[in-house]
Amino acid sequence: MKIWTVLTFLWMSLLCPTSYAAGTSDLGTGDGLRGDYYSDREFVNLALTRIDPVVDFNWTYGSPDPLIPSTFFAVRWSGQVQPLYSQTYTFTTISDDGARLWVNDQLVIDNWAGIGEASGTIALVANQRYNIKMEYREDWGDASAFLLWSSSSQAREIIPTSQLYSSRFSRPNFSEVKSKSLKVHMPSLPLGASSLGLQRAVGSASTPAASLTWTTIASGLASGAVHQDTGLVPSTLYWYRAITNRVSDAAGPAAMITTQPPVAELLSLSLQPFQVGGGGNSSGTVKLTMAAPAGGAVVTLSSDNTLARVPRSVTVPAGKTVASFDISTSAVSAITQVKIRASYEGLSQSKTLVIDLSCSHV
Ligand SMILES: [Ca+2]
Repeated sequence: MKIWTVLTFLWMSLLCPTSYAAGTSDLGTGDGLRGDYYSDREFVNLALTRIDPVVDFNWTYGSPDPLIPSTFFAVRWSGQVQPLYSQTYTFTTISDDGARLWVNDQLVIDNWAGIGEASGTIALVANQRYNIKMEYREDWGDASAFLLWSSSSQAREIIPTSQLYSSRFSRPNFSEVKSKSLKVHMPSLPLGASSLGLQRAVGSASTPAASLTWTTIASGLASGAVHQDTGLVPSTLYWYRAITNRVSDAAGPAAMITTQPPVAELLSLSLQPFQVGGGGNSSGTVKLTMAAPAGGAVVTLSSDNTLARVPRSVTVPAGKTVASFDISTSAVSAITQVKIRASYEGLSQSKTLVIDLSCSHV
């Protein structure tokens, strides 16, 4: 037992030097990766969560933390990685015992049953942030975990803190996308942050996020909140991204969405005449901002007093902008004001009809 332990130690010492060249890339603003430490190898009993600036650990026979046993534990590091070059990257894990790695949600390294060094490649675009997740398990004896990268321009190194982000934002999602409004579904709150903000920018689909002019349109949002954004321009491409209340957090990845084409809206309602003797008739006219769509625009009508009666609706024919309807009234014993209302696609207009004493009484 003792000899085997010594042999294992010697063998692993050859396989796993205890330190690697520190990262020299420093263009990013990262803070490291989120580390979830489990007191088992099956990721069941979460014992500790912290932000690790780099994955560069040699615990030898020890433990990552007093909360973690020195044998049979596991760690999941997650967050985002930001490459400096648009190249094929080689990711390398060196671990005792097993490790596996996902980059951009693709399994790049599967050395779960193994030990030591393993590599995998994936093509990345400079400055984009990609989801990254490394899982590591320790059985017994020596324990170590290292995460490195390299490319044709990137020297092999421990992935530096500046290019790792613990705030694993998802992109915002969208629903109820209309011509002037939409709903933004916020991502989950990153570790250590207490609220989210939402930023918006206008740009083409090919504009890099860093080149956009971002405006903060909401703050103090909860994890997973839904934000209704209004006052948008139809047929326009918008970018959205989440931020946190922590200054140190980089903004999350951006998502784009194009608003619907402009649609006809109710521009006005007019009454002619707007004053009528009781028992007489008036005429109402609804006007749209643009031609009614195929099938016509059905404008809902109402009156707040049965002394003036309107049809339930009037249809503006397809391609037209105007339609008229009749208003009939009853005789009144006193001058009466009746509110006539027209509604279309959530917009309403109203006008007051004055019912005078009928001419026959004069
Ligand atoms: Ca071990």
